[in-house]
Amino acid sequence: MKNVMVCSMKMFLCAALVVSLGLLASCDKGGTQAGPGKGKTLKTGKIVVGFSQIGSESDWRSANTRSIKAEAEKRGVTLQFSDAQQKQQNQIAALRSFIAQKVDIIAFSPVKDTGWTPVLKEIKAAGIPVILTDRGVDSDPSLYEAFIGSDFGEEGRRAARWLVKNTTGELRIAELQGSPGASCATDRRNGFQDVIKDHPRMKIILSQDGDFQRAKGRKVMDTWLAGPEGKKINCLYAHNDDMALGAIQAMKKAGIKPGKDVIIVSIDAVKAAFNAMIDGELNCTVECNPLLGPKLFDVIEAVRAKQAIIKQVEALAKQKGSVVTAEKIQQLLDLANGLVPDRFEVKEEVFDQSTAKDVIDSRKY
Ligand code: GYE
Repeated sequence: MKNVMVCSMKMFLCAALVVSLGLLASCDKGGTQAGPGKGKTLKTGKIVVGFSQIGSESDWRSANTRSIKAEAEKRGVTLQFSDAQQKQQNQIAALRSFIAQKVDIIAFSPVKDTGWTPVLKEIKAAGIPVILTDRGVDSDPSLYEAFIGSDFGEEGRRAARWLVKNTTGELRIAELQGSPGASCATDRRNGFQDVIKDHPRMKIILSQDGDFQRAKGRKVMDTWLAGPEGKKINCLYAHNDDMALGAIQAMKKAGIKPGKDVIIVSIDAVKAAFNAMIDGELNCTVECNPLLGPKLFDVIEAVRAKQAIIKQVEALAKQKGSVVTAEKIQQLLDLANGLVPDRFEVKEEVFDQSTAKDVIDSRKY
């Protein structure tokens, strides 16, 4: 919130400066208007945003989609929404179709973190700004404007810290990982390990991916419980609530009491997780906020303002006999570039059974 407010203030100052410089420059030239910025104001206007969503694998994802669609509607932005059904090749095809449609801005939530550089370069060559939401990529940051999302490593650390604080004795942990190659799965795994490595009583004895899906979480737990190692588990760390909820069903079927025989921590803090905590079947959920719509469109406005300013400043710089110094021009460009910070993170909390009942009605997803 603070970031965006600072951003709007900067945007305002920048706009004011450019407008006055523009006037100054045109007076200087006997009233002729500046080149490409001719008569343009800095308001965003009607724009088209292409958004490539991963799929609908979890309650988190559905809430994220709702948030983005609702905010686009609220702001009168035309949203080209594309669902990749969890496949990177579908996302890449959607991004290319956004280029072909000449949308104004592209935003997407990358299903995995590798393999994006070629298409990001194509988008850049087409002059379309890109904003990443939710998950990160391993491409050069110059290929996108900003990342909006959570600190997934910290989420993993929070899950582990809750266990450190709220359990005693030996923990034989099963880990249900998110989708392979997804930045959130890697970071949640590493963050969790960072903390437990200093606690020899805590060991991961089983670890497998459940693709962030309830049905897959259940299936993996079913298989584990049928084997000798699975019978030793007394703790489950799931990279999202949906997989934990699936695993809870498998445990109940096997006659194990989730939340008691097996301590369970997961990530997201969706409503269903609160119900499971109230029922005593889930012990803790670490919040990961999917309501990214408002922030995404704030950042889109900042990017648009930055583009408009740069265009005007560049036009100003090209004018012959301009009274504006090169130093001033550079200052303005720096100011415009500073309008869009590289990273926007959301504030998140940790919830457990002690507060679930009091908090559930205020949850928005
Ligand atoms: O935790 C999970 C979803 O990328 C942060 O993806 C997101 C994760 C979220 O399917 O539930």
